[in-house]
Amino acid sequence: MKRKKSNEWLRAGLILACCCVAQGAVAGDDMALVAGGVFTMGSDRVASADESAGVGTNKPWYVDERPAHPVEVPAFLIDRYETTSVQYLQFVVASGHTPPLSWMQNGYLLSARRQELTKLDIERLRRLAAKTFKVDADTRAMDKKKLLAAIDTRLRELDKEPVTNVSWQDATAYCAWAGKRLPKEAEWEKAARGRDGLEFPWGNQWAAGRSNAGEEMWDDGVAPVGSYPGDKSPYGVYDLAGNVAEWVQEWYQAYPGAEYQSKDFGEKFKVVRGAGWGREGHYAMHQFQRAAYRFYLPPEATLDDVGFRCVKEAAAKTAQPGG
Ligand SMILES: [Ca+2]
Repeated sequence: MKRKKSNEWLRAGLILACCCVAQGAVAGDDMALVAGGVFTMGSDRVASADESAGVGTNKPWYVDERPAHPVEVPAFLIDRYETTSVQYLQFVVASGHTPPLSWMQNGYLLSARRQELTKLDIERLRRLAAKTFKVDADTRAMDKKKLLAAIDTRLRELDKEPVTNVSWQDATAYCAWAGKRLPKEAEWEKAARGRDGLEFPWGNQWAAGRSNAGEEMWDDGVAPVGSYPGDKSPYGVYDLAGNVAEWVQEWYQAYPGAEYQSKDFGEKFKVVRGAGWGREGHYAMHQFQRAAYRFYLPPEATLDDVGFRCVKEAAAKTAQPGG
């Protein structure tokens, strides 16, 4: 019922939204070229019993990424940043696609009805600012102009955050609308590990504070994309270790030649790569930010630390040999 209501609300504000989105849109199509070539995917690492227990998984750690195997990956372009809320809003406005339910809760859907905020009485505006937008200031002393300015500031912050609470189907639909597609699992991993098969996007050693996850988490949880410049891969792609985990194309399947078998393999779950900003519990551990790590979810799942980015084919003239 709420979902239907949100759609009706959105349609009513369509014209206003077009104006608003045009003003707030992320400019350009910022993509990094990943050269084509053979890439070694996965690893042959073997965990001790203590190491597996320490990570808190019920299967041997690393087993999912075994064995290391060569994959031919043609050159491709990948978004340098996770898909942002303002980018996804453009898609929702243009296509009528259902917006994330979380936009009702955090007020971002009001980006599509900005002009109507000016018609609200000051008490309602004050409640919205304090309870929905969680404006970090004493709203009791603000007049209408200041309240609207504070809400606008918050909306522009939300513009830059990665969109979350989107299913695999939502992510696939967005990428198609944008003339792109979801990354293949090998493409995502190559973009993160570079030519040398790095453990983390920045290198082989863990370094606290380089990515948005665990103890170094952004105050609001999810951070505006690119807020952690240290979380950058050799190809200049940001937030592959942290911020939000990312949908990729494939079903969760065993790698070729894998000894490990799981009842979860098959066309049941879609693979998610990278770690989310983390909450309580062991998923905030840095081991989950390893670039070869694989996670999986039902394709219809919508979570507040899962988003995506897109890729597209590189033009033949930009392809470079030697991956
Ligand atoms: Ca990420």
